[in-house]
Amino acid sequence: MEATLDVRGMTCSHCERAVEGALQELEGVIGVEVNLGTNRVDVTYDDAQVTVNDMRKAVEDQGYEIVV
Ligand code: 9UX
Repeated sequence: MEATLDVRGMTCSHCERAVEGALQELEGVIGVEVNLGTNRVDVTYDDAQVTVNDMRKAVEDQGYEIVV
């Protein structure tokens, strides 16, 4: 599965790494691609193991917001 998240509040490359790291730690997340310019985070994942809601929680725990 593939999801595109619209993440707000990422303005530097440290944010990018924080979000990327939080998502990659989730069981079932296969790949994460963060694009700072567009606020888009493309996630490849196994929907048997992880949900978009899990991703939202992980990102929000880092202090960023996801707009659906
Ligand atoms: Mo960069 Mo992100 O100084 O919250 S880590 S803006």
